[in-house]
Amino acid sequence: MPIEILQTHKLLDTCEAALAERFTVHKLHETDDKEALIARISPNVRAIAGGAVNAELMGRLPKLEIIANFGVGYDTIDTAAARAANVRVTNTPSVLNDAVAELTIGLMIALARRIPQADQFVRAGKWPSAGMGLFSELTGKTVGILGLGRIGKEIASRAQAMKMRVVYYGRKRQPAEPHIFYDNLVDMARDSDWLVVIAPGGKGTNGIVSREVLEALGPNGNIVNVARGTLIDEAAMLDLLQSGGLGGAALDVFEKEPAVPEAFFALDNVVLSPHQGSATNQTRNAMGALVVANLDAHFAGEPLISAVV
Ligand code: 8YV
Repeated sequence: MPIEILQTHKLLDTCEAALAERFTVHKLHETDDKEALIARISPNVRAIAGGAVNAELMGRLPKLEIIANFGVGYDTIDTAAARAANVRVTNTPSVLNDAVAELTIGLMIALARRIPQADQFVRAGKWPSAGMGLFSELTGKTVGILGLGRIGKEIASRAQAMKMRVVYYGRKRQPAEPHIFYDNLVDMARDSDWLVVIAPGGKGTNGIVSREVLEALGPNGNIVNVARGTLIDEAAMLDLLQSGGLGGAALDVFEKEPAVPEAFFALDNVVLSPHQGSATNQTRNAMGALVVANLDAHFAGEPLISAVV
């Protein structure tokens, strides 16, 4: 009998094909009646591929052994409940570092040079009769990185290639890193021209970029978020962007995505992006392969490749 697994959302075709080769796959996102599907399959499901698994869902799957999360961030999985139920959890670290770091630098340049607006300007036929004005550049500026983890370090080296000075804030100083460490986020924001948010989501970081941090970054400061919307006080950020208390924002993630507060749409000092840090062919394929490899390892009784629980 093939092993039965539950898939929680759409995955890449390559990943779905690999899962279908190995398992009987039940697709939660494709059913109109999730309750009925869960009730029908609950006695047999041994694995979940995807994400967004709360304690209630885990509780309804008595044979669940492993959740293979598609993504490095696993803030939508109740890891305490998983631990208590003896359910393993894996994520997809490292393989997306470059893609997310590339988008970060792209967003920074897009915001600094108003690239989306420039494109609109040319398309609207305004160029022959007007100029767009002068903008700022990254060269020589200080970027404060909130979360110098695997992705943060890739962002740091790319920022250095842009001739920026890199400083960072995190839970602890990393002595092997050459950059200046701040143990106070407000202080770092005050001393930075750019604040890049790339720390994990979840309870520990909820609202960590408070109004006070944003005010410290100030009217000439820019914020970039490629982590989770929950890290920033979004209402305060919007208010400061509107009033000029904060220079600009380039945002790939939002508090209640895919819903984005419409007030952002009217702002010229904002670049918006639909949570696409890892959204390249090569990276999403590698993430999918890692989901499958973790499930293979688990059912072969081998050590998991990237376990978080
Ligand atoms: C998403 C991400 O997981 O890895 C993460 O934590 O935020 C992204 O890669 C991806 O968009 C799948 O939903």
